[in-house]
Amino acid sequence: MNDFPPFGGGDARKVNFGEARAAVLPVPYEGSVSYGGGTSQGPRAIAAASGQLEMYDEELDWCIDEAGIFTLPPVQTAGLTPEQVMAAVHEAALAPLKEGKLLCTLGGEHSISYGVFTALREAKARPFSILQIDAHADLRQSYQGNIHSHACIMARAHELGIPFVQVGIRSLSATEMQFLRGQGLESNVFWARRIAEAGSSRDWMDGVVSRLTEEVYISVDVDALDPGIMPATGTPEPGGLEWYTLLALLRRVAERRRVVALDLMEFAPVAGLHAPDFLAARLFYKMIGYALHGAKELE
Ligand SMILES: [Mn+2]
Repeated sequence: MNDFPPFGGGDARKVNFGEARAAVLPVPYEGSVSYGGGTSQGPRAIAAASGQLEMYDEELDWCIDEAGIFTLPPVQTAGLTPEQVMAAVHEAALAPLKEGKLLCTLGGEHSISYGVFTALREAKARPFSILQIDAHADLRQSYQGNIHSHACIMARAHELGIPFVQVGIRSLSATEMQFLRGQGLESNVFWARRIAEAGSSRDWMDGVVSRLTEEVYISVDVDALDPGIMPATGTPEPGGLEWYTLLALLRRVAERRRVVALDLMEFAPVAGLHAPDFLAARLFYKMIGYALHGAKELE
């Protein structure tokens, strides 16, 4: 039985799959967590919190559920190998992508983005690039013997030949740094430290946009945010992005590029602490809202 709470809760406009513009795909999977666990509880906690939030977005002056948000059944991952999990995510992602839905994947650990990347390649004739917003570079070739570890997702994207831009990075190994330099990818990294130094100047965001192709997949690891506002994640790092900085970036990208799919990963709810659940749910609303409201209608 699927008792997963629909994203948006009971008050959201009821839509069937056909009329929905956004399809939410919950993937409650954690198979390669390195430190704090709990990401398998992330999708349910975010979906439950989403029902407590206003649908009306004052920034966009728009009710986000007007787009029609349909929640797909969660991907079942119990007993599967990492390769089988990727195949299951691929399978679940393919139909909504082929039908032109904005696929919005709710993790779960970051490794599962791989299944969506491969599905997106199969579903779309046009190339796309990835905007990864994360504290970590995730460029290890493998981690703890697993190529489908959360620490390797961007190495897998690179193998697939998908160009990417990284924002909010502040933790990586010397080997990952060598990889970035060796591949000439360093200029595609927007370090959290530099973003902090830029203060209220948002000129750097134009550099992010200019490095993205016309069609963009946005992958957000919640640990990109500062742990002061987002402590509910397995591997927090100090010095993260601020709320309005992240929103401004997401909005600018959505205004100037076409967002074809997005995900929100690595949320691990903390019992008794519900502010991060609400933050994650609001962030997911904002990502969907920016992507679907349309650049032309924005100021
Ligand atoms: Mn991360």
